[in-house]
Amino acid sequence: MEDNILNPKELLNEFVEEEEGFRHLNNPADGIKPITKKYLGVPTHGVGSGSKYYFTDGDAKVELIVVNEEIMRVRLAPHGVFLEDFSYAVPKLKPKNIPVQFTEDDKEFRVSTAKVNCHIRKSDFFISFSDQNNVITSSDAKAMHWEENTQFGGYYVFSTKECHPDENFFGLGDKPTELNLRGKRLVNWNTDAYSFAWNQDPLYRSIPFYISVNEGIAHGIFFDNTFKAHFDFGGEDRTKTSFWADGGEMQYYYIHGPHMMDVVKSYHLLTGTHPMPPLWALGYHQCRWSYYPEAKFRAVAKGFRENKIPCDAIYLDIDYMDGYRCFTWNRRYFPDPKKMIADAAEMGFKTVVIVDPGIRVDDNYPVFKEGKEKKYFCRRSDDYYMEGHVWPGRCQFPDFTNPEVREWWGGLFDELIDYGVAGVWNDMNEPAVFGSGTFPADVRHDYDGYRGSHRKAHNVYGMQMVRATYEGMRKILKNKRPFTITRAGYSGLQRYASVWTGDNVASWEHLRLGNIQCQRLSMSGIPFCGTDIGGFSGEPDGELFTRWIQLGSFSPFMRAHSAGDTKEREPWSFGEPFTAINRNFIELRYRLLPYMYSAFWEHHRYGFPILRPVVMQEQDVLKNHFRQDEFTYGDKILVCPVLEPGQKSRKVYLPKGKWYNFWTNEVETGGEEVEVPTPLETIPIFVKAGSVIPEYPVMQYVGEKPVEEVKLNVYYSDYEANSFFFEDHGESFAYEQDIYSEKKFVVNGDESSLTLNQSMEGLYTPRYDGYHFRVIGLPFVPATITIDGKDITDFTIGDEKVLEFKYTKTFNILQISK
Ligand code: MIG
Repeated sequence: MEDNILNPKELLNEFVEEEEGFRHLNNPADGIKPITKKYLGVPTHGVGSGSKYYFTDGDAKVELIVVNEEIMRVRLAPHGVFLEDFSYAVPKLKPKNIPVQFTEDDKEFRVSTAKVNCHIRKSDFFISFSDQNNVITSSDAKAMHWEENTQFGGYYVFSTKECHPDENFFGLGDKPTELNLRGKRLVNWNTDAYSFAWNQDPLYRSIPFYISVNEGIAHGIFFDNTFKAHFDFGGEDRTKTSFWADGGEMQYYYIHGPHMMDVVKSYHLLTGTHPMPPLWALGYHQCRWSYYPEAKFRAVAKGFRENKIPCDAIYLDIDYMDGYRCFTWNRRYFPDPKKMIADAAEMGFKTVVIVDPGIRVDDNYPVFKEGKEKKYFCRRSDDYYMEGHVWPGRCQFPDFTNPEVREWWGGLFDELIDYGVAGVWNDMNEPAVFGSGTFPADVRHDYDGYRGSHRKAHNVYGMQMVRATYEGMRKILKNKRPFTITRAGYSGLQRYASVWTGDNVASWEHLRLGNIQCQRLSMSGIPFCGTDIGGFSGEPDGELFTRWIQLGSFSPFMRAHSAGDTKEREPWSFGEPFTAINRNFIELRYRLLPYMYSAFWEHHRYGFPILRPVVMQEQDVLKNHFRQDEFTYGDKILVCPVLEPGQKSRKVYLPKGKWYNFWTNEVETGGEEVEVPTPLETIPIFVKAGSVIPEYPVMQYVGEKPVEEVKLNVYYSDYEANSFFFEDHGESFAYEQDIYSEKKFVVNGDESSLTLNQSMEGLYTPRYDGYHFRVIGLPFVPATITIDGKDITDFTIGDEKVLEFKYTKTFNILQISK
């Protein structure tokens, strides 16, 4: 074994073959093999140590990097030369220093951590992975293969794995199809897909990450390749799962589970999590293409306050600009934007403005002029500038894959921010071009010094645009959190922005689709997501709009938006009873803000998704692989939207355990479907027994008044359950210096008692003094209540036997008994 360990350089030298002698033939082309798919041959050597291992068939090479105990990366170099290691998705690959075993016998090479084994079979170079119990979780059905690309150079690269009869697949971002991807063939190529339809593919984002669940065990594959990429989940051949790309490297991460949650967390370890958003960004946002002129903008702001419907942000779509030139204002519509934004801020509104990547070709437009002088715009292969038509007319496009260009773009926001703009919406960054759809393939990009054509940079262009926006804003705002939203993106975009699902349609089908898309985005590493509530194009009726608000109240990002040619679309536009119900749900969202913010913290800090489909709760129940309506927000609140008109009741599946009906406090036992009434006023919402749900008073916007007291809704359970409650300043990065408060609650009960423990961590102290306890579901009549040994005598038992009392927030232990 020992003497087999060569370093990669030595290994390389070993395979430099003697140059073949010249053959003097009349037709030298004679005998050249036609270009066909080539497969890895028989591996003849395997070397390596620590985190890096190399295998070769004498020509091609395979690299295996052990990232940590659960993650291994496989890379293929068809003729032995790897590309430079660079990724926009994985900013820093830091293999952990852990014990790794490397062994060889006559059947295979084997690289093992405490949790995963990678097997490289000697007969055919098939690669497979198994867990610590030697259960094979993923195995090649063909050796990795490639085909030379004579037109562009490089290779089409392919990987084919076995697909098992009951194996199911999840992930891949915003695909508008069933949550379970089994049987589908899909493409990743960022596309402006106005009024997209069910099953249309591809859409705006490329997230080449999927999760497989087979026989109760999950693993993930992250195919970090930015070229146009394809996935087939047992579609063409029921027994095979394949993924391939039109260029770049066959490079994928195998991510071990065994739980889907482990896979998602590990994926976030590679690609990062979303920074904490400003708290106001979790409020309700109102958008429209477009609110103009100024009088209209002001009227909308007033409308919210008059109707007493909470709202934190109003958007300005492209019409605020002068001829759609980014960073300018149409002064006819908006004579004094600074004043308008300040007045809106007085009323508690943040202003969010749109920017597009297309910069109008116009020498009198400073942004164009500077970009032109500094050569910041993308160019074609023959050095012409890439020009195309978008909203402003003839445009050129910054090369956001150039760090210097990103820096420049980021700096352009200083005036907008000086005017008081709090958020920036990045649209059209697939990039979208009228007519042709996007850039031609030959456009060149800097690709952070690693160079590439648009074939390679297309899928990351939008992500690099919003990165430039986010990083620029972050600099200008100093210690304040920027809010950004993007339409296009690639894996890792969550480090820079929230997303919306693009130009959907006002239809019941799209409501259903949006529910699936948000769950899928969430489990694909994009936590902060939402749909255009109400549908972008077309007209919803009051019922559809209200059902959408109800779902949207549980989307991490909550924004209503509509196209310019539609009727008014504010939460009060449909009259009663719709306005009251919409208000109720938006208020519910504001009440639940501390819970939602805590779920966000769990994402940011630990890599948990915010929305979790039922399959993530119980992946071992095969039926759950096909459920796609119910999801939990965080891990305590289960929501099931109403997705059909006129629906009086619907079936809801509750995972095992006890659940409280949020509206009635009735207890249901999970593990099966229950029938739940669905009058227009409600949608099914359930709270897991043992939860402590913090609640803020309703406000018209975040920070309207100081929070004077926090309600703690304690749901009795007869088993132990933990909850977390996160708070901080809500708008600075002080949390990075541990200036936050993380409270942990432990609930435990039996037939005659309930205890609640609180422990605290972090350096932040909220301003309010007390908690208002609401204890729900006690199976006994409470006689004694003590907190830290002190008797509480001032309590009430109200409707539905909810026990209520108050106490200061710094308690340690609450005991209730009969
Ligand atoms: O070509 O800015 O998806 O939300 O309102 C349309 C106008 C451009 C597409 C976005 C939509 C936005 C619209 N934009």
